[in-house]
Amino acid sequence: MKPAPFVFLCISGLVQLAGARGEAPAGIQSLPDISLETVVAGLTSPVYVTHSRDGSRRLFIVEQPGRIKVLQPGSASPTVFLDITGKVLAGGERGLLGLAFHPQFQSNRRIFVNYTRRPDGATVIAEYRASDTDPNLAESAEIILLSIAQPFQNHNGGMIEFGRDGYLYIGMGDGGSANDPGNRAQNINELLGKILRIDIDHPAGATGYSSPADNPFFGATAGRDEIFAFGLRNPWRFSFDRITGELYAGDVGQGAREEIDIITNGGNYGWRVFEGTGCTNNDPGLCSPAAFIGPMAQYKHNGGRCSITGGYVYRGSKSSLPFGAYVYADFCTGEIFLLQDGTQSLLMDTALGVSSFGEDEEGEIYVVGIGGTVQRFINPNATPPAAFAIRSAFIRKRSDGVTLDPVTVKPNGKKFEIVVNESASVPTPASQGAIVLVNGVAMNTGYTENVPGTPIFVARLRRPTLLTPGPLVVEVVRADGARSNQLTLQVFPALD
Ligand SMILES: [Ca+2]
Repeated sequence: MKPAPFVFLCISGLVQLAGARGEAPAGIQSLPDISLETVVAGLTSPVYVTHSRDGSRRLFIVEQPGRIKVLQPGSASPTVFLDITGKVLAGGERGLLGLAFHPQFQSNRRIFVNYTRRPDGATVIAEYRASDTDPNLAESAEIILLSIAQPFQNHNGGMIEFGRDGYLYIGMGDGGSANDPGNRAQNINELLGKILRIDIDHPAGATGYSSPADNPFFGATAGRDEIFAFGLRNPWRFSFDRITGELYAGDVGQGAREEIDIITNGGNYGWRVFEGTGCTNNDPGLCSPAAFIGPMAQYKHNGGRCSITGGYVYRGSKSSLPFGAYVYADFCTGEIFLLQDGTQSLLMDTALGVSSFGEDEEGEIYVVGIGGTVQRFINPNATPPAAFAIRSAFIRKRSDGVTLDPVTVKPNGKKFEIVVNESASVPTPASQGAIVLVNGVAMNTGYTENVPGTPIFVARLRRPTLLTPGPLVVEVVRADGARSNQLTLQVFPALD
């Protein structure tokens, strides 16, 4: 979402993409079967598509002038769900930019939007509700949660989405112009140039939200309570990996580099000191890479590339894209890329201005073209991976390997690990890098092992896992997306 001059670089250790656009980079497997299928055309400047998490399988499309349209499954004719064009200042990087459905939308009908306000161009985060009587219409009543003044027209961020923690994450650009003239992204007393995180289920007094106590500058700590991470230039689109919960942000660069960041609590991603791994010379005395979190991937402004549109990690079951690949685009060239195991490759070169990606309820990924289209990735020749079987699981103490039997509540669950036995007599190669899920949450997968001749998976437990009594549903997902059956372990109250 930024017109400007541009390239493609890769940080050391990554395979360099081909210099010429449209060529499959050397050494990268080409994926000729993957194509785009049009779902809807004729939209007015669409900038986002998402779903409502309620099992209805509807798609919701955001049009920049201020409309949200709803598309029924199988239909190609969306209808208007919400129209706030009268409130929205649209054009360039402004407009209705973001939409998120409450995790419990099915029961509470709450939806959230991010738009640029008339007449002053401030960013507004506001709540609406779907109608009680017509699920395909939103009520007109608005509750404004947050408004943030914007000093310039560009770099408004725009993304909002709920994390697995139930909090609302908000992407804020640095306020605009060029080179962050107000040095706002590094200023922890400003909300610009940040990823914010707020709790919209627990309002604080007249404020329609509170800030989670584990935000880095919460409470007496200097800095705005709403900040989750900082040093961003314009995190136009971000997403959460459905399995790992990791937050991937595409941070739009200035004149040299586009970057993909894994956003963590309290992280400083370097802008305006760094643009990707390049020192900007805005503040040359601060150009120490160790002081900032670098991008997990970046590319230079070669061949007309100029503005990253952050995308999604594919976790669907149809193999329309490689399982676990992160898909993203350059807005200026229309190229769509994959990032897999640290390597970037060109998936396809399109004529689209890719304003966004989006997901449906099943995790299939869509491409939004600013010219008026929503398309989905398809791969008719793909063979979805077959399910496989796990037969038992147990929890043991990491220090001495003693099995926890029965499994009881443990305040420090990190001292324990889970062992899952595969039914096959030997592990398959696809089991390498498998992820153990407990109640749908990926455990510490860096510790997942697969010992030849001993078909087991071992994963460190994350801390909340053993905090309360109740069932633990255990499942393994292989690197190719194959899912196992589910086993259930029971956590019993602590014995004393
Ligand atoms: Ca504070």
